[in-house]
Amino acid sequence: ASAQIGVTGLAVMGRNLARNFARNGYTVAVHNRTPRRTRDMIQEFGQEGAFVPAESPAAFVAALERPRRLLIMVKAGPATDEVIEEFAPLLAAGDMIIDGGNAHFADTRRRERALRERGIHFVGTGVSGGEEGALHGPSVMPGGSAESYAVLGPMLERISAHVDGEPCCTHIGTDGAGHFVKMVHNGIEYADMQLIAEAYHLLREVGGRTPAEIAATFRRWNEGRLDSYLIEITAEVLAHTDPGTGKPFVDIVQDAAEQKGTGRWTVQTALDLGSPVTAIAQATFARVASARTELRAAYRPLPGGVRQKLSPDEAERFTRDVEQALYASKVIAYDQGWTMIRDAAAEYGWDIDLGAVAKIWRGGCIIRAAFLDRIRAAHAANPDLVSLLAEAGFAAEITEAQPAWRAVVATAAQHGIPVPAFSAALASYDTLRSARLPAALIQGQRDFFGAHTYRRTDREGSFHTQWAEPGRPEVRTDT
Ligand code: 2AM
Repeated sequence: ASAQIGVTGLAVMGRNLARNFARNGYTVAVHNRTPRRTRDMIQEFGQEGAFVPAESPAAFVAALERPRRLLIMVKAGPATDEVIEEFAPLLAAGDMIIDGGNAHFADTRRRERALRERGIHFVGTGVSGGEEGALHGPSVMPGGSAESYAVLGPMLERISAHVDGEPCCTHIGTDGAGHFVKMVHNGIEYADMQLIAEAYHLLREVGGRTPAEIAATFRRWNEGRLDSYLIEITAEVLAHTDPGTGKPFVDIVQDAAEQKGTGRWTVQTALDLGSPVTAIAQATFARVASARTELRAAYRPLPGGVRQKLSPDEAERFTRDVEQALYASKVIAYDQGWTMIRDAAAEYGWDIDLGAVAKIWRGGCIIRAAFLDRIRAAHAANPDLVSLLAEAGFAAEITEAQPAWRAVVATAAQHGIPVPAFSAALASYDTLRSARLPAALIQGQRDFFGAHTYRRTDREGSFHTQWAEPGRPEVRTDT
């Protein structure tokens, strides 16, 4: 037994994580259901570090130092349960099974509970950054017990990305907290991508810019407060010309967005938690709608907005306004994600450091951005921060951006350019800042048809109006 960690499941993510551990000086046992894959990996990368290839589960487990640390990198779902059932009987009390796949946090909670009863730590761990991140330093979001983190944490921190010398890895919370936070990361990623896509669409259709010009604009924005991996790669994609046709790459790609489902999980879970993640939801629905070919064909003949050509000066100004709208919408989308994490922490009893979540997303993951350091700092300055908009710096930026943000959404509506995420973010802002909402009327409607009762602004208690009686008398229902 000489390996500090073992990795089973050697498809590209598992293989790259194993290589990352080995390159950081750890001895890594490697195993795969089909031994051929293990042999291929050792042949190709064996000289990168200390690997112990194992062809059987028994040999794999025997290669691990105790307490054993066994990282599973197989397809999320039934395969994970199968692999757990294969290895758990071979383990001893205090050993750790780490699931680095994209599991649903509810599955992680179930698995953690079942393994805890057998004395085994189950550490559901979010890993973001794709294949490159896995190899060179991902953002790592481990859940599970504090006890397991004490043993495992230093290793995960070492292989994670680092920003300002700090690892992009922290103990998120118990049981499924790591996979939950990874799910919300992906939800935020959907919103960020959609917002950037809407900005592109506006600059092209309203601003009259070419994809190459928009790429240049995004590169400029990437030097300011929007500096992020997603803006950077968007500029690359927009600047790319299809070699076969000489057309902009974006024009030869079918406009039906796909998804692997983490955005959908985020929205489904948000509804259960009562978290208003409207920008994330709109981003998810925008992908779904884009792929509805028949519906799009049915709507296609219908009239759109009025297109007006902007003068060069107007186009300049519009570009600046879109930057403001994009930034403001992004703040709202991220705030929605953090609200959801806070709600889940209360629901599931997780002690999540909301600033630390921002800190470990500064590097390694897809939404990595300078912006996340601002979120980290806001939470560090005020651990009880309820919303980013309650922080003076963000509040000032939104205040400044607000007129341009409204103008952009209004222009989009006039021109008939869909901006579901921009509009949802703005509506969320206006909803949450309104002194009075028409929710009072909704309560009246509910009381009218279903006697659902309402609360008054001027007195304690629950009330019902007897709508069918003459004079519509009010009765108190909670006494
Ligand atoms: P394989 O090479 O034997 O197919 C991604 O599919 C990775 O997960 C692969 O390494 C694959 O192993 C592994 N995997 C998928 N389903 C599995 C299962 N039910 N049991 C063990 N490994 C599995």
